[in-house]
Amino acid sequence: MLEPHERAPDETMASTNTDELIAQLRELQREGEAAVQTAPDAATLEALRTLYVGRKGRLTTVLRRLGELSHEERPVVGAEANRVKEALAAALDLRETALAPAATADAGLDLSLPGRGRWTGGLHPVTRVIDEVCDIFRDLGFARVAGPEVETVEYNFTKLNTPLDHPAADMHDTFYLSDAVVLRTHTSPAQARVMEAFQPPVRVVVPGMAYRRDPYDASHAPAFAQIEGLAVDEGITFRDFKATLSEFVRRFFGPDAKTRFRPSFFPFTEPSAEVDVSCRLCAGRGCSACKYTGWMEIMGAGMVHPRVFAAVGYDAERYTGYAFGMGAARIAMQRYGLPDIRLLYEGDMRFLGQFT
Ligand code: 2NL
Repeated sequence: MLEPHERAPDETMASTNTDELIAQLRELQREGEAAVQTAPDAATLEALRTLYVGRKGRLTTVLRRLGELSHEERPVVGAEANRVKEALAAALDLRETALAPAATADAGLDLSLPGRGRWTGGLHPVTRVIDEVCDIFRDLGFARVAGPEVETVEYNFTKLNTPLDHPAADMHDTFYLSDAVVLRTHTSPAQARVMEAFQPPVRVVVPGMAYRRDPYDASHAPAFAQIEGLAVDEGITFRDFKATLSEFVRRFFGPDAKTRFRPSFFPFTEPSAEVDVSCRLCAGRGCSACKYTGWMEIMGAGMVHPRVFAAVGYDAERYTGYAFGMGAARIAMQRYGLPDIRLLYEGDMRFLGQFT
């Protein structure tokens, strides 16, 4: 009995083997492609690659039987085997590409996501206004100082010539912590402390939070940032007061900004004034922002009342001076064209993120 490869070519047997092998190869391709196309992950795919086209895989097993064929028939089956091998290799590669993004997603990476922006911090618009205002006054000779937010009734009202039956001192308009202690209603008590600690000349700006029992609406907040200023020396006049504040307005709002002083009343100044700036939006022509007046109110001010000097131990015959106070958020609203003060006190990053 001859071994198969020693057998003489036999037409019938050979063609039987050829047909069988070609049928096997086609079945291998069909089965392999089906398995590859539904492979759920890369590991399964690799196993299939080994199983079908690997060195000891099923395709190799079929190829080993090429020896059973005649020299004429070998190339026919060989060519078919190559075709199947290439078809399977192509199917494997295609599936590998299809599975690739899922594989990186498994590793916690999704390369198709848009990049993350760098988080850039910025100063709050109210802080910016405070810094800008204080910088301008620094150039004009004013030091920046701070004082306590919890104050005595004595410093918050009495020393500022505000009697306790004044409406501002009413229980209903002030946060009392006890009969004698309040959340300061303005930063003025800090200036009173400065005057008690230093003899004139004194020039200070005092930014800080102040508290009033106000409604929380588009133009009021019960906790608000204030900036006050005070200048005291021998010979300070109403002209110094007007000139200094007009210069501040030009530096803060622009060289063509006009300043208007309207008579007013505060218990701690005499005479007192409201200070207006020509509307930045309509240049004084009148628009909805300035309620068609052409002017926007920016601060209250006046010459320091002699009784305030007396209360802090200054010689009111020798010294004169001026003082002013403004709401930092109100100024920020005008500077940035904001319709509602609450935008500045609610920490919404959709709004604040625009200030970087
Ligand atoms: C306003 C008005 C003002 C003052 C504050 C002051 C302080 C001392 C003495 C005298 Cl120690 N005056 N401050 C004067 C006038 C007005 O503020 O509308 N603030 C938001």
